Amino acid sequence: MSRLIAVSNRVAAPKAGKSAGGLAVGVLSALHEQGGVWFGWSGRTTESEPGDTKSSRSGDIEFVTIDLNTADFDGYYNGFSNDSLWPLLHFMVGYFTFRRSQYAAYTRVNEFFARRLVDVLQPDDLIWVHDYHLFQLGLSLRQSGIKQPIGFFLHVPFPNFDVLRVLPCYPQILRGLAAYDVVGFQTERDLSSFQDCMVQPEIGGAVHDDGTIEVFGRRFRADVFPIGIDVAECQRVAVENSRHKQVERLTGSLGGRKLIIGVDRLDYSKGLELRFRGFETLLESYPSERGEVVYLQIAPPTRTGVRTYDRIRQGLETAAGNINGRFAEMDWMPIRYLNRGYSRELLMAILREARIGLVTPIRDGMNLVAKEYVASQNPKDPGMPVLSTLCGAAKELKEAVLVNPYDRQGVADGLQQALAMPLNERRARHAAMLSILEKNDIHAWSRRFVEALRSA
Ligand code: ADQ
Repeated sequence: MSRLIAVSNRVAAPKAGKSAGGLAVGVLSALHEQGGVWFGWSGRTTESEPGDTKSSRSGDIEFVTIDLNTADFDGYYNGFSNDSLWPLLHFMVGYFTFRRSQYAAYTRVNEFFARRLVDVLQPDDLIWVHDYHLFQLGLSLRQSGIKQPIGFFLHVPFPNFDVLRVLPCYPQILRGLAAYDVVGFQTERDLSSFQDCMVQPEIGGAVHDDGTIEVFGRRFRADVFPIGIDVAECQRVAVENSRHKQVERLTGSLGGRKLIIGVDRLDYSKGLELRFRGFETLLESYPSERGEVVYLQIAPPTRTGVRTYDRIRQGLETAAGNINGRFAEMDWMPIRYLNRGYSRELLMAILREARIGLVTPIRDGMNLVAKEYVASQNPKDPGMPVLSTLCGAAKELKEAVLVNPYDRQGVADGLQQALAMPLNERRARHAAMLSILEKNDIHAWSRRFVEALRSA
């Protein structure tokens, strides 16, 4: 059988006692099924020209990593990936900045990935590239003479043309994507935005009846592959850790109050400050909930030192302080805001304890936390997700309480509805959501994508 070569910005080799997050679980599941290589950045930068690839093995998976030049890394990752692409792909043009030098570094790093990857490849390998850091890797590989199937999966949303064309080099991004044989998106909406971009007069592509797109002298398949989770593993981990000392401390400290939980990377796309304000509106509009609920938000910092992210952090600290100052009692603090990460084991067990999973990104490709929350629940007495309509997960979790994250009163009403929901209704909604998660779990996701790639 041909090997699978997964490529992503970072490689997450499994560490003892640590479980992997979303992308990593998906990639590892695909690699376990047929063996292969995970190729990507080591996490190290060097002032000089980076040396050769380094390789390690775990079972039938080989991890191959490269270092990156410090200056190139800054332009490629902090610059173009995080300050140009990330905001644009999340429809947040207000955060968007662009510098030609950063785009040049992005192109150089994509070419460097290709040069190093070519040395690792065998003729019948299948190549699966992940996410927006590597839009142009496929094209660089083609230019190096690589002929075998190359697939690309975008974990984040794809914007419509009016947003995409804010990016001065958008035609090059589309040209880069056209070099792949299979391009996968999280939702139908992302796919149709992508198709619409390709058929713009200035791009000149066509979408054929079989769904393939013909453009830039190539014909390739673009399709929807919503990412799932390892449902069984989530449930097992949540149950196994329900007696964890920290979980018992948490439940003990609630004194019988209902727990509302949020778990996110600290990122502006996750809508955290609006979420805090939605919770504040719950306490304003429904005084009977005061003293009855505790909202625990776990949000470890990411991209520290980047100004925008430091500002979000300050904004959240201020909002949490305001709300607690306004409503707290001697024996009750409405918001507990924890600015740090926790192990996956502990997180799943904490999710299980929460009566509400509050997941209100203002834009999100999928959002795995929403799915993990549902999977981790006790089916006999399940909690309810209160979920943003603006994330991919809302397309599958239709039985969640759906809210628009910009509508404070709507979020408050959604919270109230979920808090008051009778057991029968919670059970029925939970069973419906769980069956969807089981049908399209992480293994089904990776298998479907690899099959599409194999038949490309
Ligand atoms: P992310 O933006 O990182 O992923 P998400 O889908 O929620 O968002 O995945 C985060 C993962 O990290 C989850 O597995 C979660 O349990 C874990 N995690 C979050 N906070 C944590 C914490 N405090 N401590 C430990 N673990 C934590 C991107 C896209 C998403 C898309 C995924 C997968 O932005 O839209 O769903 O990729 O495709």
